[in-house]
Amino acid sequence: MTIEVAAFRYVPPFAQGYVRDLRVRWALEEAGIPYEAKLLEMGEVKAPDYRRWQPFGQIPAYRDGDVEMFESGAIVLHLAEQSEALAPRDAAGRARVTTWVLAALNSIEPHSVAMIHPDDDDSQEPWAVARRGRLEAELTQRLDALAGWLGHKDYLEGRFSAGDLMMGSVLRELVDCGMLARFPTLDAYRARCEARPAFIRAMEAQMKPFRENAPA
Ligand SMILES: N[C@@H](CCC(=O)N[C@@H](CS)C(=O)NCC(=O)O)C(=O)O
Repeated sequence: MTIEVAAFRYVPPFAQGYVRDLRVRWALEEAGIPYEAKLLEMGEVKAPDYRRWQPFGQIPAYRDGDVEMFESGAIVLHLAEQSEALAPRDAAGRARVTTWVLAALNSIEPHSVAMIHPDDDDSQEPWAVARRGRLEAELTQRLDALAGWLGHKDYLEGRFSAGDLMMGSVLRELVDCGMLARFPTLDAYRARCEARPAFIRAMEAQMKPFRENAPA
């Protein structure tokens, strides 16, 4: 059976290039595994039929001949089991990849999402200013530690893996707020990830339907 990845038919410009089906498309491109995108409207994603595939009514979802899945991290790990391009074949190497995928999603992304979308966006109330300062300090600590680990390596474990795919995906969301520029090592790492031909193909595959379905 052809692999199917659920993606949005169209999203507003601010979200284009950031919808999380990109992570799955990127993993498939790195692995050289063909797939088809099942393009959906927001209304379809919230309908009961789709929620049987993705209970939270979100993108992405994934199915192949054997499995139906949701959660971009779980899907990327599933693909990493199948491809040496995404993870080494030995158990110790695979365990490191799992570790970095979860580190990206669990130890970096919650801090980055809190920083990018604070509930108190523009508020100058003292508590809101203090909260934003706290979020920034927490994220800074994590990014400092990550930059320390990466050091002069090209990728987190030397060679590219699904761990870098996920970490690069999380870090690129910190470009627009200016946070990543404070960490030149991490910004260069992000750029290295984004320069990969598989990433470029995945990005084009996400963007093409957005161009084709843009409101007149
Ligand atoms: N933890 C989920 C998050 C998925 C997610 O946040 N998807 C967004 C697009 S990037 C979405 O569908 N948003 C629409 C909504 O939540 O209503 C994953 O990584 O797959």
